[in-house]
Amino acid sequence: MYQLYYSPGACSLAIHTLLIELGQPFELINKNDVDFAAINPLGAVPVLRDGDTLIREGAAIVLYLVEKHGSELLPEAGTPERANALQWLMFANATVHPAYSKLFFIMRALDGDAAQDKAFEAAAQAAGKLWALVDEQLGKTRFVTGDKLGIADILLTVYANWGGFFTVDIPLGANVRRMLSDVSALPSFQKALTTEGVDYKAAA
Ligand SMILES: N[C@@H](CCC(=O)N[C@@H](CS)C(=O)NCC(=O)O)C(=O)O
Repeated sequence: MYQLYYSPGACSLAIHTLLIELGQPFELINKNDVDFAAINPLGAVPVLRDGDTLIREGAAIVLYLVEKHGSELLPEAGTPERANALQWLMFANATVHPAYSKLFFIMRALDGDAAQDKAFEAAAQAAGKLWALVDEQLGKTRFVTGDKLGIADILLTVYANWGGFFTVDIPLGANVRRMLSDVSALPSFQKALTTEGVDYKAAA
């Protein structure tokens, strides 16, 4: 059985949802309940254990699980559709997620500092530009890679909810909110939210 190390509402929520979508049994382990430094010296979730194999990095975990079990959340390997879906997966994981990581850094490192508001404003604007791109795509298709739900939609839906942590607004367009509403209503996403004890507010 898989073991998923997670933190409530963190990016590990996307892997949690994926495991449910794949119908795979797994044990969920809160990183605060174990000596997590021994599992990931960087302290970051998600980490997936599959027997003797330990996998860090969300995108690597997604690819590992989908390659192993197969899923319509990623189109067939070697096709233009797969290339497009990989591009959106990496855009979410390696571009949108780090934009939010900057906001979390500003929240913690500049707490009480006069520069915090200015830094928040700049980082929120940068994140807003990324969401504008997503909104433009979602003006053409129901989900970012087409009319079917893909893995990138799930990642983006998790990240969008982090906006509630900050004192600055990160604008999300109407098309984005429609997608967030669809994805957050999925039974798998709802189950993962309930298990982690997380409220979903980004689609409102
Ligand atoms: N590149 C990593 C980033 C992971 C990451 O930043 N995880 C956050 C939660 S969303 C975390 O655990 N942060 C806690 C920390 O770094 O102490 C990935 O995609 O897995």
